[in-house]
Amino acid sequence: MSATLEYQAKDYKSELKPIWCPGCGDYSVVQGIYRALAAIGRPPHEIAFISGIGCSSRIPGYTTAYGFNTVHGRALPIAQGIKMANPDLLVLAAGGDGDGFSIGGGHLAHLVRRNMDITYIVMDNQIYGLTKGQLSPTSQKGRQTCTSRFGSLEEPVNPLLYMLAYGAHFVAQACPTDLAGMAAIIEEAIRFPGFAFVNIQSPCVTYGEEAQQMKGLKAIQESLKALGHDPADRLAAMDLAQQYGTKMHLGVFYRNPEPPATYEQLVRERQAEQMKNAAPRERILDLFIKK
Ligand SMILES: Cc1ncc(C[n+]2csc(CCOP(=O)(O)OP(=O)(O)O)c2C)c(N)n1
Ligand code: SF4
Ligand SMILES: [Mg+2]
Repeated sequence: MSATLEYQAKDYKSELKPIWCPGCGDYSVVQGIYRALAAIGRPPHEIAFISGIGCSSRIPGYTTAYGFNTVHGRALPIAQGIKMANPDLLVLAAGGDGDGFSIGGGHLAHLVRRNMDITYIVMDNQIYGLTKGQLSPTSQKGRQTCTSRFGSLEEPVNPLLYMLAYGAHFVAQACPTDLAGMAAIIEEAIRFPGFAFVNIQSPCVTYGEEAQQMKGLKAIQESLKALGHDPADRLAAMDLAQQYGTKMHLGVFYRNPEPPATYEQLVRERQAEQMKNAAPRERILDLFIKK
C-alpha cells in the first residue's frame, strides 16, 4: 500500500505534452487532478486511470498513473474490471459528455447500483470536440453545429439529475473558473468510499459557444456552499440539479453521510465466507479424480 513519501502535483505530471487546443478547459482539469492526487498522496503506480475516446479522454496519458485510453464509451466497464481484479488500486475514470452520456450512457446506471469505489470525472463541454464539433447529448436545444445547421431539436440530458436519480452516493460539479475549488472537489470525490461522480464544465474553445467559455460560465456560477445547500439532502440536490444548463452550481450536490458497502467489499466478504467450507488447495485435484 501507500509509501510514507510526500508527493507533489508535479509527481503526477507525465512528460507527454498535451495536444489540446490552446485555452481548452481540459488543461485546468488535469491540473486539478494533479493537485488532488498530491493531496491524497498515493504513489502513481498504485493508480489506474481509465478513459474512453475524445479530446478529454487523452487525460490519463498526461499523468504518471497507469493509464488506458480505451474505446469510445467503454471507460466504465474496463475501470470496473480493473477494480475487481485489484481492489487496492485507486481507480479513476474520465472522458467527455459524448463518451459518458451518449455511447457509454448505458453503463452509468450499472456502475452506480454496483457502487464500486471508482471516481468518474466527465469533462462536459456540450459538444463532440475530437470529431470536430457535432451535437453531444448535453448540447442545448436549438444549438447549431456542423451537423445541425438549423439547430438541435433534442432536449439535452442532465448528467447531475441522471446520477442522482440512479442513486449515486456522491455527485458534484466543478469548473476551471475555480481551479482550487475543482481540485478540492476531485480530492473529496476520490476520498469518498464508493462510486463518485464529478461533472466538470470544461470549455471547448474551438467548437463551444460564447456562453460556454470561461467568461460565460463565470457569469452563471454559484457556490452550493454559499447557497447554504446541505449535501446530505438528496431531494434538495435533485431540485438544484434541475437548473443544469441555466445555472452552474459548483460543489457537492449530494454526499451520502452513511455510504453503503462497495461491491468489491461485498465480493471479498463472500469469498471469505465461501472459503470457510472450501477443500484445502492440495485436495482439490483429488476431489475431481474421485468424481
Ligand atoms: C465506437 C465509436 N464511435 C464513434 C467514434 C468517433 N468518436 C470519437 S470521439 C467522439 C465524441 C467525442 O466527444 P466527447 O466524448 O464529448 O469528448 P470531447 O472530445 O468533447 O472531449 C466520437 C463520436 C469512435 N471513436 N468510436
Ligand atoms: S477541440 Fe475543444 S475539447 Fe478538443 S482540445 Fe480543442 S478546445 Fe479542447
Ligand atoms: Mg464533449
